[in-house]
Amino acid sequence: MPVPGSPAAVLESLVVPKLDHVDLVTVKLPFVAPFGTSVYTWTDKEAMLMRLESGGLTAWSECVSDPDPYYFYETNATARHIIKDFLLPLLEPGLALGRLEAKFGHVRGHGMAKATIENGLLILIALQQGVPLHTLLGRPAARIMSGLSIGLKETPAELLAAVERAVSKGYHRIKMKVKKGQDIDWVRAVRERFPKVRLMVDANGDYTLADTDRLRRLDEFDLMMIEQPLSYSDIYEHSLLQKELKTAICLDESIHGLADAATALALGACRVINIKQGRVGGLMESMRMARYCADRGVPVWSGGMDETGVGRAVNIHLQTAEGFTLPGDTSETSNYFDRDIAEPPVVLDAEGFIAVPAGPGLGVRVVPERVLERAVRWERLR
Ligand code: OSB
Ligand code: MG
Repeated sequence: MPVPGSPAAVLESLVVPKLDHVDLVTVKLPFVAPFGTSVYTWTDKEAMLMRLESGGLTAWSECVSDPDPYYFYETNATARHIIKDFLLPLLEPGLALGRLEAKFGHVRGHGMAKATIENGLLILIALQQGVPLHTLLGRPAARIMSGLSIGLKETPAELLAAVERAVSKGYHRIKMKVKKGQDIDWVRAVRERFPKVRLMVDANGDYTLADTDRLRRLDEFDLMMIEQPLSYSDIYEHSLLQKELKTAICLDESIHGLADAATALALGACRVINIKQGRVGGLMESMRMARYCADRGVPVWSGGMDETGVGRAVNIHLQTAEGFTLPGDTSETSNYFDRDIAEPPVVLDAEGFIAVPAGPGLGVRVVPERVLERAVRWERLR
């Protein structure tokens, strides 16, 4: 819903450009190493990209879903279905993005599908205006904080080596994945070796309230937060758990938009929110959430979905917004890929910061030959 005076208000009044072509291009990029979580281990990124062509300009956006529903209910196949059969038909040139969002609201859920189109349109409009995406978002150029998400490892030695590498690169905070049984001792090992590092854990919903005593043992390690300890669909039980823990809870999977964030904060279910722009339906809802949290003194950070350079750039531009006071899951491209489809790659500067790309739109160039090389599906929708 358009909210006057909100940080998304200016974006809501922008209009859908005339589109000459719309394509969905799925690319498969091998990871440099498997990425393990309590729910699944991924060995590659199968990313569905949207290509919008308008008056000689080309904008790319990325659907952050995976081919599987192990992190989130949406998949590349459901997103393709929703985009093609329900969302894309709602686009009319000249329609205000606020109105488009309201129309998208008739489709329940499927925020990742919605975000793919909305972000693509915003990137296209930024290109047409010749400005970087962050300028369209009303934010000045900046450099953003970096953060690394370290997957589950086979041995504590491997984990310590990964943390060591991250610390020496200058990452501003380190997140380690945990699961029931691979938690207390592993966190202790990291803490003993790196007493000062800004550290947090992410359980991807592996625990239940019956594990409260176990989770309380994490309090001694001075963690910044525990991300999504309980079920992906729960908010209420997190409010019970938060009362039992000193460590802040951060919600990821449970938060699908501003309304969920408001519920979670009202219940005291968390003290920090992970905003994944795709999971909450796009950049406009992300901006509203960041403002809502900032107004209440609740820190937010940008999650990631091990995106290609396209989605990674979107997350970077978003983090120039007010409220992103904590380092997010924004790491160097080389953490996931040897060769990405976009140039230049994301790198940390000497102080561990990431520069926001300066050119029009995303400010990164999608390399056609790399896309062709990695494409497993290419479909023209318009
Ligand atoms: O829970 O934050 C998560 C990756 C895929 C799915 C879920 C999550 C993650 C990450 C890594 O933790 C985020 C990234 O580095 O982009
Ligand atoms: Mg998470």
